[in-house]
Amino acid sequence: MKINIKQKDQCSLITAATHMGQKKPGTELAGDWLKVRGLSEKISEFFSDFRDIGNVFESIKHEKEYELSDELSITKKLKKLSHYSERLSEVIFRELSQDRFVLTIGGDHSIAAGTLAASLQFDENIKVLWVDAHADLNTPRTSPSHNTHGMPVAIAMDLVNEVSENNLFSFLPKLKPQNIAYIGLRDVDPGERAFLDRFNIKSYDAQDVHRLGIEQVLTECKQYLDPDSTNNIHLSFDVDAIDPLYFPATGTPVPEGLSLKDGRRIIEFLNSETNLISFDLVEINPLLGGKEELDQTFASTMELLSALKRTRKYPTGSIHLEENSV
Ligand SMILES: [Mn+2]
Repeated sequence: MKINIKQKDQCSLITAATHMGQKKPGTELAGDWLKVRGLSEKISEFFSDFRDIGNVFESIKHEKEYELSDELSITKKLKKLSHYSERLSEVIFRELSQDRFVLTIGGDHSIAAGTLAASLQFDENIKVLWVDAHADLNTPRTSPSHNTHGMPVAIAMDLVNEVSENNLFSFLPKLKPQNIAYIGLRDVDPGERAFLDRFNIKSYDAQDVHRLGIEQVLTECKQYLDPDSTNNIHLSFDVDAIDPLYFPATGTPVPEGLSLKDGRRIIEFLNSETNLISFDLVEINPLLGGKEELDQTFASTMELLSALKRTRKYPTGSIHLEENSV
């Protein structure tokens, strides 16, 4: 078992400044918007070594090349995302390779093609917990909207034909269906449901969380993904998993979501009970909503991230990290 002590206490913050996965502008501003309100100061309290890597923007060259419009063909959208994801994954991989915990703020959820690529390059058997109202398992064939933020899991599983036909995402190692579990689903398209069933993917709907309680769901996810506490964990957290009451400033809200407390507990659990190495927080859109909605969204974001506070203990319980012992 390889546990690196350093990564428990060194954090790199990356902001993925794009909204290319869906049509509503704003998610590209989330990182800077949160930073103006004190995000970095808050996170840096939780780690002895904190580094703000800054924004990964879309390149102007590709902006022009794939001029944004509703008419952009799906292949062009995927090409654009492939270019962006490769650059994002390089930045994240560099940090992971230095045994640093990486927090990536989106961006819409299409950025997960890049964050997953980095995590899978780092550890091809990394386990992924996907917290979301949506399964993000659509392909161009099954997607009603052709928005790529609904496709990152399908892309990572190599289910999107356009990807192989056009030699896209070649840097992205394949995610095995048994290495992912979902929490919070409640708006799943028929094609996605078919994939969930076909690959027998572990998933807990929001209803399951309401019925079983978050503690039970997390215990079962841990048992499924990381029974021996030996795996690296990637958490991809879409704020629309949480009820819109707490996260009104997001692009595709769905009612009857998880409570904020449930969301915070998911992060706290992974942070303390597993070797969480990479965490995406996505789909915050500061252009959606008035002052009240934005204040609520900011407060909820800080509440979620406060779960990164140093409560980490080692999976075996046999190693203890003393203050400044690294
Ligand atoms: Mn999502």
